Amino acid sequence: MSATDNALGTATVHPAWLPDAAFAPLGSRRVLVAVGPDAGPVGATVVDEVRRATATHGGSLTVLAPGEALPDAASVRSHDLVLVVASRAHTRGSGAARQVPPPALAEQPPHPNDPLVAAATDGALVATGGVADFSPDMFVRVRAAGTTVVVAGDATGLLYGMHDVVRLGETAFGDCAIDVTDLPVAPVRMLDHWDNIDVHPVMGQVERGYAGGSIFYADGRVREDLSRVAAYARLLGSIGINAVAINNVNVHRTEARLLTDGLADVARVADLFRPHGVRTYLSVSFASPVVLGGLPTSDPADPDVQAWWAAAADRVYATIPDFGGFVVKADSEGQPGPFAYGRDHADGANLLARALRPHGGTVFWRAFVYNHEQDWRDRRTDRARAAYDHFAPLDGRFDDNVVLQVKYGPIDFQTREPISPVLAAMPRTRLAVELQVTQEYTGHQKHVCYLGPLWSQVLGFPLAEDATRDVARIVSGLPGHRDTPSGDLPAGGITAVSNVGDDEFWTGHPLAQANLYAYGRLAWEPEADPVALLDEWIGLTFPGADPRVRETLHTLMDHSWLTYEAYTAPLGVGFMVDPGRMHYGPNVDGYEYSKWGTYHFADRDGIGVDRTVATGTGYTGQYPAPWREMYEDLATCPDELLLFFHHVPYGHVLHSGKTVVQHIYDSRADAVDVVTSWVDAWAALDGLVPDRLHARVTERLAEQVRSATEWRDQVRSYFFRKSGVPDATGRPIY
Ligand code: GCW
Repeated sequence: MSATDNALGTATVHPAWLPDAAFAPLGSRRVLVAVGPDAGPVGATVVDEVRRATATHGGSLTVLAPGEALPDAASVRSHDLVLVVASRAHTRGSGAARQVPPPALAEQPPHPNDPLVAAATDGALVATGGVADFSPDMFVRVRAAGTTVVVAGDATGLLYGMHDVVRLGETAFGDCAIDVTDLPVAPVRMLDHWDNIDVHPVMGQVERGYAGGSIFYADGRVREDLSRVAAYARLLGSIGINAVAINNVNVHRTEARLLTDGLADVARVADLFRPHGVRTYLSVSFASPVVLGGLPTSDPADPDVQAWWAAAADRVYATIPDFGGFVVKADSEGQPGPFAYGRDHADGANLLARALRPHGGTVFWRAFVYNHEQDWRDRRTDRARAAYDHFAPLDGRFDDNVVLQVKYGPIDFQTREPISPVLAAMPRTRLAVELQVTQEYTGHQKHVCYLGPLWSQVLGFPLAEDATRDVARIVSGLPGHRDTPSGDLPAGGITAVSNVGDDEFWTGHPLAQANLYAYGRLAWEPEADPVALLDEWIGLTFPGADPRVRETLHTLMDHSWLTYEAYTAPLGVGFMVDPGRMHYGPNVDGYEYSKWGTYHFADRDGIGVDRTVATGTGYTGQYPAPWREMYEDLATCPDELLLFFHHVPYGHVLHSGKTVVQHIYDSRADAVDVVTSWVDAWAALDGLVPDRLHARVTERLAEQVRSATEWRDQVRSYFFRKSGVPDATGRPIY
């Protein structure tokens, strides 16, 4: 087909949201880059990006090297775009700085580039006060008399500011370009890879991976050719991700050795992430002192164990001085942990934190701890309660270089869950919320399911302090009431499981790239509109495409999460996925009589889990007001979470006016009609997007229709058979 096919006509790697064409507005301009004396490898990346773009699109690049004499004001202003690092970032937390202007740093000596900023902005920036007032990662973009100027406090801020210009395209150079000050809300914006070095007999190379093999590992070792990692690092840097853990939290024997024998390889990976502002982390086994060190114990109280971890951390930092730290899954689904020694999770996390402390490293300690050997006959044990019961009592006991990493819901990345009450219960602990970009429970990247709206709801959910402090503010150390000064609230970050593999399109389903993109952008700015972010992704990924491409992608994707929810498990009850097919496809009773503790309790009269304080497991009591009362009371519990909190008869009438069972019947059938309509809509784009991409999406849509139909028919038939209530619309039931 057409010119848009470019590099994609053959099986090269898809450029995702950074195709050369997306750089045309910037690349056709006269650009001046002044990176400052301490810009390091990230500064070099900015120069390289601009060099490549201007070489491709006919613009020009002037690089002002550190120490070089400043050009006169007229020649500065003869550029269309000036990218400049102005002053050294001071050390305030970035989240706090977004809301509260940092104090002017009068004692800081003027930066050599400050006169350049004054010249480029015609004095505007200096006059308004403050090239010194930058926090890390922050940038300011102003438009002054025909020149667009990006001023950043450090090189990563400049990288982010440059990509902001790329995203804006021509608008960045128009006279109505709006001046902005931008900086991330959360200090850490992380992706976790569940990649194994050895192919696991059940879980494969990438646990819960749906995009081929690992970009890091092949044939039982770290890849020689890491060019995919370099390209991935570039994608991540462009959306503000600044941390990556490169191996599975289930740490098996070979992977455990990354911490010791594998360090040279980890350093090779870290070298590729560093120029994009991304720090490298490892998942480590709590049993490392035994498994790797040959010690008889991994007890946190044992001095030899402490010394072993300290020495291990010393070796890591001798090899990788900017290493981020450890991610740890302990006492969870068979992973070793402190319980074996009668210690608690604060003892365990602090053990590792103290080894990392001298080097500035951080432990991301996961709160995903529950009994996965539970007896389904035991109606009192409720998996939803577990994280809170284990961790809330430990608030205040974690060292300040520990971040507790909490899944957004109390169970496990379901399509719909209430927000984890742990996030409201630990005000003296640094917390991170964990999301799942890989589509374990949302269609395995065979189904179109744009998750931006889900994450936006999670991050914006006003969980704490009388419903004034949302999840994003909790994990970023921001107070609930906007006018309250932040003080020293602990900040952790936002983290998620990556959906990337060595697939030609990175994510298996090409449209699942939008999830990775939206994750990074929401981690940067949780209040962003997820549909606007999708639109941004479309513009970058399909630059110059026929307007029908944009329109159709919105038709397919804007509400695709809700559509997915509508043909799968109803009203927040969760699961109903097939354990035998790695959580793909329907199996209504798949987890009903299992040791994993995820039940719906459907019988002939009704369905749902009674998690109330009054008559159920008491889980609602873990929430602060007003959520505790709202969820406890059937009258105020929101429909979409009804069956998570209550067991109700099939005839119970929802706020929507339908009975529970008729809702189950209707939404399953309606959702399949929606998915079916996508097939023709997508077919009409043939010739308007690259052929290979079109073909891949066509193939996946066919599977989505098949699978959604299977969900519809099984779920509808199951509830008809249980309840005996006919579908009022008379649509087929089997
Ligand atoms: O979502 C579940 C997955 C496991 C995963 C675990 C976790 C890495 O089914 O595959 O293990 O959660 O988050 O640790």
